[in-house]
Amino acid sequence: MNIQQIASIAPSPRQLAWQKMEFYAFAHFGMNTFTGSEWGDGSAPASLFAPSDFDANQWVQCVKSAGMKGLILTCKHHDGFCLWPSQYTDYSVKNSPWKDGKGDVVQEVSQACKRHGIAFGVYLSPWDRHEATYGQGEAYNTFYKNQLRELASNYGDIFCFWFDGACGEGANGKKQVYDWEGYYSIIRQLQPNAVISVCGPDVRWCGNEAGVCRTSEWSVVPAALQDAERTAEKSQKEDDGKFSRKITSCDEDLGSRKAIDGCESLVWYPAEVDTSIRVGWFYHPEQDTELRSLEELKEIYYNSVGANACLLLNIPPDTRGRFAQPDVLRLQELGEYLGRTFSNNLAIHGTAWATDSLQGYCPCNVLSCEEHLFWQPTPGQEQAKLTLEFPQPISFSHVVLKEHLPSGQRIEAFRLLADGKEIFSGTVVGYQRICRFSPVTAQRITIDITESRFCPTLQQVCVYS
Ligand code: FUL
Repeated sequence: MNIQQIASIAPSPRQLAWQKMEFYAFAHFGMNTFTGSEWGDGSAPASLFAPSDFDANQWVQCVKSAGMKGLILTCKHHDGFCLWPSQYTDYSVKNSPWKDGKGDVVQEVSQACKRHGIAFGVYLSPWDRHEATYGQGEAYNTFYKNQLRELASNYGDIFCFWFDGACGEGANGKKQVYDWEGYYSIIRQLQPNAVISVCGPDVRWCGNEAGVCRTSEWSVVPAALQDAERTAEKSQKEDDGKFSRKITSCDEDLGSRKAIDGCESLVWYPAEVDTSIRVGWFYHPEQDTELRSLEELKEIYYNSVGANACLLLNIPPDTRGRFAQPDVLRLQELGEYLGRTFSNNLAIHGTAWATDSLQGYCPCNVLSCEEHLFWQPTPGQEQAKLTLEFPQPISFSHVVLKEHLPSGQRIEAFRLLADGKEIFSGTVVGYQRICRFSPVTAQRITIDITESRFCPTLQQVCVYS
């Protein structure tokens, strides 16, 4: 592939819609909440599932207060306990004391999301330590697909199916070969707008659970990475050794020219950062004092949402079936910080000019939030400068750059200049790069794109104090 072809690889409409979600919640809730574990073995009786004061609205209001746009629920974790009354197993809420077995957590959460304009997503662990057919090949795949169909049919629009590659069966454990393609086709048929994440073709795991993506997070990467999680050592599918040994989702460089040199097949496969607000994924009261600080959460946000990835932040509901008070307060603080920092875009008071512009792609387009308007220089021009000029000096500490993703991801290196003086240098931009620095006062801000693929684009530039 030549550089023009590589520069033109673009997201699918569902990937683009997902990217704009930016920041959304994970809620790990289930049997583990009541047994105090992280990985249940599927033997805890359904009678233990007994939230005392369940309130899905409270979850969703907290999610909203942090500025998040979606929520993914662990409808079934590795222990196999289902938060909805699945007709394919008895191991579910229907045999719990909660609401006399008439409750449905998936329904309540999905409806609360809908009520508050929050997108709803599904986590359904392929690894199931309770189900007797697990390890029997087709029998389990049929069971799993039936569960997928229930979730995809009965709970409205789902923005994401999050497939986990984890499996701790060990050498002598049960071996189940998952029918991934069969799972995907059910989702494509029943929820065509949903992305399939991690062990799926649409969204890539960033490679760690620490809350950071790479300094240079490319969305265009070798196609083999789409199989990396499902063929990883921990997963059950035999690794045929063709690609997963050469490149893994944990490698530091997945997308630079050097990394993709000679690669025959490249795809748009953007990164998601997943991490928990607490030490564990599930709620444990002894961790009430070990929450991530506001400062840590800010760093995580800048190193994901501000660095060409989406952020999936886990907040585990407690045994009442509510977000615990420390988490509620922390989410609120984060939401207030983000609201304060990114509410007043100073760029709209400026004018824009560039060293070179293709006709119809005026520099002033970067001042508008219309997504179809963007600036680009003449095709083939890999370097270019765009300057914002203000009637008076302004003070600012954040500049947000966005590329026009339907054109591809192109910027490889850039500098920011304030009245001609360098204040920041960075590498990739992609969906969004949030540049942070000590406050400066200046009348001109120049984005000096020093390296790009074929020619750069900028869809929007925002400036915040
Ligand atoms: C992992 C699981 O094993 C954890 O329990 C958690 O659900 C995390 C998001 O994914 O693979």
